[in-house]
Amino acid sequence: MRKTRLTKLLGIEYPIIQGGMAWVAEYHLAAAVSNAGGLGLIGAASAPPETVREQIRRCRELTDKPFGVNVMLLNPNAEEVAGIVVEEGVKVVTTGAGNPGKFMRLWKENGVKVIPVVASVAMAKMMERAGADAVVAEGMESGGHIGSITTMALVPQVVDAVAIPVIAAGGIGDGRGLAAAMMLGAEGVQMGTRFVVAKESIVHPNYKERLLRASDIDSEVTGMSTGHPVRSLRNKMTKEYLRLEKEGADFEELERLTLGSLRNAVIDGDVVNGTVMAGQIAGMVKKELSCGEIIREIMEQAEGLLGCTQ
Ligand code: TUI
Repeated sequence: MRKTRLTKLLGIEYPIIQGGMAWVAEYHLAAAVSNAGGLGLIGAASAPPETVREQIRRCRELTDKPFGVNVMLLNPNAEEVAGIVVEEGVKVVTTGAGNPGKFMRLWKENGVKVIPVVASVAMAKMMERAGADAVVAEGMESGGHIGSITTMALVPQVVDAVAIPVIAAGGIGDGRGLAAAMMLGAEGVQMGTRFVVAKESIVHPNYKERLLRASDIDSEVTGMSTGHPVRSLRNKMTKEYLRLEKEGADFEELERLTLGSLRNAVIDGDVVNGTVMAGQIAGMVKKELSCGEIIREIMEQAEGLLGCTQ
């Protein structure tokens, strides 16, 4: 079970990818996941392009294993980041929150493996036609920006629709989730929330603590009315946002409430007014472990369930 087309494609030991989470997925976390045998990702999000270059270089100082960069396509600087990834010799790119079609040729010509995150069968097929090496099929159980279909329903439909490897994401936090994803036809998983609470994760202790005491029903989806729904843990900010949305507030007013709010939560630890992005498995995360411990625990549990050792 350890070896799938995905582990071969990426040259990694275990079929586990860390989500490219904005602010959270910086080089310490990415290097730790890669050193533990998964694929670590630096989340470029909305960081200045030169910061992304710096992050890539620092990551390389901490690991000689493969790691990748997630390019968030709503970022106005996405094009510059796309070029930096190539200049710095990064071997794997994942993309989120849009269609990476216009960067595909640049990346493929430079030997970069491209793994778009998709939230529908149509997008998965389009990405395969455009030359993607694999896709992450991300269900709406995920934290952050989400689509509208669940992982359980999305993954098998994407598996049936494309020939490239499919990585399941959304609602996966332990070995049971990995085993279930394999049963749905996935060849790996991407996990975000579980790694937010890793020892190597630099997020503010308040953020980790909020996540550790979260229950299964503690997340809310804001931004349905803006076309950019985001899942985060319920707090003063989400309550205010949902109240404004119900009253029909305009985009600018809602934007004002969330401007810089993820940074405020992740870096400054404001888990009351900030955005505490997390997926629905938050209630399952009960301990802060190292990335190595997390990956070992998940692999042992999944292999036990699937009855294999290879
Ligand atoms: O991208 C994510 N998760 C994210 S991005 C992010 S930063 C952000 N913050 C506030 C508002 C918006 C973004 C936080 N979390 N996951 C991957 C993902 N991609 N989920 C859904 C999609 C997606 C959605 C539409 C992919 C493609 C797509 O296509 C639309 C199109 O362009 O046709």
